[in-house]
This record gives sequence, structure tokens and C-alpha cells, in this order.
Amino acid sequence: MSETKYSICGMCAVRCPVTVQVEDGQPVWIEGNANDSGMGRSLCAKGAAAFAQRDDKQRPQSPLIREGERGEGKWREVSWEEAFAYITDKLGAVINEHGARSIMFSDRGGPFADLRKAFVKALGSPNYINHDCTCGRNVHHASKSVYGMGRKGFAYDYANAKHIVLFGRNITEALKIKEVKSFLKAVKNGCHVTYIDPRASVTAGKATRYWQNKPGSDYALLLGIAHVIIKKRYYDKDFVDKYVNGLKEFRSFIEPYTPQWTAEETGISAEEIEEFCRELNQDRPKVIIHPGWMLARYRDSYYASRMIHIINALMGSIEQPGGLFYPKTPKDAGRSGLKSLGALVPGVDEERADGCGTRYPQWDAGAGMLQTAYEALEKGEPYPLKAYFVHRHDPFIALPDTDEQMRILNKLELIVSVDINFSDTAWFADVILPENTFLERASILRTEKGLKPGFGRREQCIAPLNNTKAGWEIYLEIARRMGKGEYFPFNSIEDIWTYQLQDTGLSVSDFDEKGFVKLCDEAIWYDRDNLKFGTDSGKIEIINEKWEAMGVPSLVPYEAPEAPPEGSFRLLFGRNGYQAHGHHQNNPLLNDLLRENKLWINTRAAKKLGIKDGARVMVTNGNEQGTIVAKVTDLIHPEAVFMLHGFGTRVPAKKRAYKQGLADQLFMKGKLREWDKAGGGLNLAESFVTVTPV
Ligand SMILES: Nc1nc2c(c(=O)[nH]1)N[C@H]1C(S)=C(S)[C@@H](COP(=O)(O)OP(=O)(O)OC[C@H]3O[C@@H](n4cnc5c(=O)[nH]c(N)nc54)[C@H](O)[C@@H]3O)O[C@H]1N2
Ligand SMILES: Nc1nc2c(c(=O)[nH]1)N[C@H]1C(S)=C(S)[C@@H](COP(=O)(O)OP(=O)(O)OC[C@H]3O[C@@H](n4cnc5c(=O)[nH]c(N)nc54)[C@H](O)[C@@H]3O)O[C@H]1N2
Ligand code: SF4
Ligand SMILES: [Mo]
Repeated sequence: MSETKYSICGMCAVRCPVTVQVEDGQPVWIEGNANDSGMGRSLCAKGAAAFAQRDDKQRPQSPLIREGERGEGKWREVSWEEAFAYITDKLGAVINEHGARSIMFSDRGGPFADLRKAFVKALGSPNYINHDCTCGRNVHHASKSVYGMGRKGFAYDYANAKHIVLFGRNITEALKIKEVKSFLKAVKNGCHVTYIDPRASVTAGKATRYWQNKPGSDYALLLGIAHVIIKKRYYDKDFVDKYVNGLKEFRSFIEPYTPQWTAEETGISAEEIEEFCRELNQDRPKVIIHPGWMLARYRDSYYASRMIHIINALMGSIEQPGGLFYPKTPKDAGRSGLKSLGALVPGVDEERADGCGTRYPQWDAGAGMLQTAYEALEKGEPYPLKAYFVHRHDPFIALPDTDEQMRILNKLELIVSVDINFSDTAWFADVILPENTFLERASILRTEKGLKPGFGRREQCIAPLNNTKAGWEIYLEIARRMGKGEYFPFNSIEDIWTYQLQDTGLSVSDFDEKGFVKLCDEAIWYDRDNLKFGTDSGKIEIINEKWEAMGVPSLVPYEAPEAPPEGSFRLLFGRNGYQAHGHHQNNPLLNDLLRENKLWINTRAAKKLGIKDGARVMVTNGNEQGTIVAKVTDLIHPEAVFMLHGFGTRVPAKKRAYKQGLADQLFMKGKLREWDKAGGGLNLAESFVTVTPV
């Protein structure tokens, strides 16, 4: 029997809509869900490796309980019954002694997180945390302080843009399929693309202008750009008069940052900066300056990102075709949203251990901050943390300095990892609960915001191959056993879907035709004459008094990045199209495409050190050392070296990937305790290494 199933790809956090062809219970084909015109039938290499992931025998195939020391890799396969009993016994004891607030939960987050948040709330803990301290926190908080809306409060209409400006946003390799297709449409239509990165990624190859700036100098470049735009009146006066406050202070603040000054700081000539600003002036308002992701790993990234948000406002490109737009919600289409799974659960009236909203008043409590939760765990303040659930998250790879993390996590009485792989963190856990691969499970419904908002459904395509379970089954069962079943009156995923849909006027079968439901036919744009922003004033705030009152100045002078110590290089890192962080290095197909990472090093720097292209070199930071193959190239700035993230796993059970290449996070010594003071993102790109021939 042949069937077409609609799923949502789970091979990376982008979660594209996909179609899966199943014959006699076996998956035979996967492609983009062509019902979604932005997606078409496209799929990336990782998505195409989904079947290989399911078939991989080097994954945990049933629940495991640790036998030896933490991290030793001695496991006992157990039944789900035994695993659940083990976890609930320990949780019960921890709650008795320290209260439910001593439980923490870290999660990748994303559109299916509602159930997991409800689970943590039902247990009675405030400590739900997502991955964002190492991803977009600085950008998020910058956006909140300018617009009063988070980083996901904007989307980008690339296809219709006249100028796309990307500060290290490597859109073609660190990819989202719909976004990259929209970007390539713009490129085909002759859109200007300015790409700024100390390393020329594939995206640089698509650009009309590439600037190899000095690493960590983006804020200087942005100040210089703002200076020219203001001086030459290259901004949208009507938009600014109507919506932006603080322009007067801004004008005097940017006075010293002339193009000549900027050229000295960044390595980009004054003439080029001026030419670029002239071009922006012609192209506005169809201009998109991406507020950055990976530029957000420096100690001043909050301010760099803030400056991008301000320049976007100066361009008048907000809620503008070819510019930035608000992703519309069901409410914008005059409809109700999905009912939250936490709606039945009473609120938790406890301070968060990570201090978000209290010790760190400006940080969002919703997403939390893992590094300050570690701080709380280590000190036992404001209260002890004793049990830790890690769901679809691998902090040993995602956060710096794995050894330091191990030392801190060893204070816990229980660590449970819910993963589909032996992640580096799972290997250190007490219990591993293997989740079904996405093909083998259904998930709760998700909201799909956009110009045409709607809802999407991941249905189960095939039966699980191993003794694994879907996330919703795992958390419902633990909640039930902890006496919290009343909050989750569901026996099947259909029960959950029906509950979620109760206010929407839709039924579960409405998803059968396409895998998703749109709530309107035409794109929704707000009236540009009546925009209202989320700040207290309802305006775009160059000067945000609320943030200033929390100790975060709105505008700070530029401080140059630390120069690499003599003989050292700044360590940069990033992604490529075949991998998602550290989770597919052991996938049989993807491992075949790319087994190990290389160290990009500038040609002149390499020559000075006697390093030849393709030779092995030793990388060192303090007591951390390892060898890697050198890629000698002009495509990287002489002050920096670069490696792809996610390689060099320490887990021997992943036989294909074990110790292949180097793990960038191991070289970020001390960075678990260093973050952008305003935005909270960890300073991952502020590490230095030496490189020597071997
Ligand atoms: N040094 C350094 N650190 C970084 C980065 C970097 O480039 N360099 N990047 C940063 C960024 S931007 C981010 S977003 C974070 C990402 O860090 P993480 O959020 O930890 O990364 P992911 O790879 O998304 O997911 C982690 C885990 O999810 C598991 N997983 C995959 N599919 C499933 C599934 O279907 N179910 C379950 N239960 N688990 C699954 C994987 O096996 C993996 O162990 O890392 C950050 N940290
Ligand atoms: N294939 C694939 N796609 C992904 C992911 C994945 O793991 N795999 N992860 C997703 C996630 S979680 C995220 S956060 C995004 C990340 O999306 P991006 O941030 O676009 O991705 P990266 O590859 O991390 O890009 C980092 C780039 O920043 C550059 N850079 C370093 N220092 C500086 C600097 O000082 N200034 C400037 N301008 N650039 C600098 C690096 O050289 C690198 O090329 O990608 C998403 N998409
Ligand atoms: S970008 Fe690729 S791996 Fe990520 S969800 Fe889409 S198809 Fe899957
Ligand atoms: Mo990320």
C-alpha cells in the first residue's frame, strides 16, 4: 500500500514542511511539501538524510540507565517501565527534600515546546530554559530595547528586496530552505547584496559586495554607516518623524564616527562605506539589514545588533514589501490561536534560579539563560538545583568549556537526556530516554506565523523501528506518575490536537489535505500610517528609558576588540549545509559527505608559520590541544582562524564521528562565565588560539 504523509522535518531546528511517501509501512521518498509555495519540493542534504538517521544502529535503541561513573559510557538497557520508575522515584525524593523548584529543564525550544513548558509548570518549577544563550539572545534583547518586540517579531521579504545586507548571516549555508529560495530569487532579480564577514562563506560568492572586515568590528562599521546616513540625510524622514524617538541624541552620538575613523577600525575604506550608503539611499525602503546571528557572539553584540535595528528604522523598511515585516498571527486573521497546553496548569509563583527578570532584570524570563542557571547550580543560590532534564539540547557542544560544565553538572542528583542520539551531554546523563525520529512520531500542532498565518501538523509517517517513544508520550507519562495527570487529560495525539483546536473553529481532519491550514487567502500587511510598536511609547526607541533604568544604556561608545595576543588568532566558527551543530556528524550519509572539519588560516599568516595547505596543524588554548587539517586561503582575515562547529565528538559509541576533527567549544576556555553584559549572549567569539605545524 502506498501513502502520502505530511510531516515537518526534524533534522534541524528550521522544521520545514515535508511530504513522505510510505510503501507497505516503509519510507521510500521524502521531499518538500509542495502545497507550500515558498517551499516547493526542495529539501536540503540533512533532510534527505532522515531515513539514514532512522536506520542508524549507533543510536540508543531503548531507554538506558547509567551503570558506571557519569560519562564512562556503561549503560544498561531497560524497559520504559523501569526508566519511568527510576526517574519518578528520584524526582519524588528531590521534590520532598528541596521542593519542585530544584528541577531545571533545558530545551531546544521551537514550535512544539508548549507541551514541555506545560510539563515543567505542572511539576511546579519555574526553571524552563531554552538554547538561546548561545544563539540569538543579544539580537533578541537588542530588538526588544528598540522595538519592544523580540527577535522573532520580524521576518524578511527577501524576494522583493533591492538591497540585502548580511553581517555574517551566512544565509546559503546556515540555511532555512524557504529563506534561501527567497534570497536566491532576489539575487536573480538583480538585488544588491552586501555581505560582511571576516571569512568569505558561500554567501559571499552570491554577493555584489563583499567586505572582509576585522573580526569583532561590526559595531564600528555600523556606527560609521549611521554617521553617513544621518549626515547626508539618506534616511526616510517621514517614517522617522512619525515613528522614531531619540534622533536628536543619536545625531550627536554618531558625530565622531566618521568614515575615516571607521576605515581605521574595520579595514573597510571610507570611500567604499560612502558608496555603500549612497546605494542604500537609492534602494530604500526595500532594504533588509539582517540583525545578525553569529555576529552576536562578541561582548558588544547587543549594541551592534541594536545599531542594525536602528538603521533599518532609518531606512523606513519596516512593514514594507521588500523589507522587514511582522509575522502575522491567527489574531491578525481575525481567528483564535491554538489553546495552550499550559492553560490548565496553575502558575508557579517562584523566582527563577537563573535570575532572568530579577538578578538580571532586562533578560526575558520565558527563555531563561542556561549559563546563569549553571551559576545558580554551582553556588546553590538562590536555592539548590538537583534534577535536570535536557531535551533535544546538547549543552556540552552548545555551550563552551565542556569540562567545566561536567564539573558543575556533577552537583546534580539526576540528569535525564531525551535525545535521539548519544549526544555528548546524553553520554554524561543518568538516564537516556530515546525519542522516536521525527518520521516515527507525531507532534503537537504548531502555529505558523507569517504574511498568511496558519497552523501546521506533523503526523506520524511510520512505526518506530526501535524501542523509542514520542516526546508527548514521555512527558505525559512522567506527569501522570508524578500525580499531575489531571492537567493532561489526553490519551492520544488526536486528543491533544482536538484540545489545541478547540477555539479555532477547525477540526483535525482539516489538516489532511495539505498538512497545514492557512487562516486567510491574501497576505496581511498592517497600515504603515498606523504602526504601533511594543515599547512603552509605542515608538521605535533609539533611547529606551525603561532599559536605561535597568542599567542598560541605550547608546555606548565604541571600544575596539581585544587584539589577538602575539602569535595567536581569534577563533571563529560557523555552519555548513551538511550539518546541524553536532547532531549529524555520525549520520551514515552525512558523515560520508563531510567527516572532519578543517582550520581556515590566512595565506600570509600560514606562510609566516610554515603551514602548508592540507597539512596537519596543532591548535592550542591553555591545556586544550588538538590537531586538524589546515585550509590555507585568502578568504579569511589574517587575525582569525575558522572551523566548522559540531565536530570532534567525545562519544565512542558514535563510531563514524568519534574524535573526527576538532571541537571548537573546547577551545573557548573560561567563556562559560563571560557574556555580553547587556544582551546576555555568551562571548563565544572572544577566544584565541595558537596554531603550529606538526
Ligand atoms: N562553539 C559553538 N557553540 C555553539 C555554536 C557554535 O557555532 N559554536 N552555535 C550555537 C547555536 S546558534 C545554537 S542554536 C546552539 C545549538 O545547540 P543545541 O540546541 O544543543 O543543538 P541542536 O543540534 O539543535 O540539538 C541538540 C540535540 O538535539 C538532538 N536531537 C536531534 N533531533 C532530535 C529529536 O527529534 N528529538 C530529540 N529529543 N532530540 C533530537 C541531537 O541529537 C542533539 O543532541 O549551539 C550554540 N553553540
Ligand atoms: N545547515 C545548517 N543551517 C543552520 C544551522 C545548522 O546548524 N546547519 N543552524 C541554525 C542556527 S541555530 C543558527 S543560529 C543559524 C546561524 O546562522 P548564521 O549566523 O548565518 O551562521 P554561521 O555559519 O554560524 O555564520 C557565522 C558567520 O559569522 C562569521 N563571523 C565571525 N565573526 C564575525 C564578525 O566579527 N563579523 C561578522 N560580520 N561576521 C563574523 C563567521 O565567519 C561565519 O561565516 O543557522 C541556522 N541554520
Ligand atoms: S533546512 Fe533541511 S534539515 Fe532543516 S528542517 Fe529544512 S529540510 Fe530539514
Ligand atoms: Mo542558533
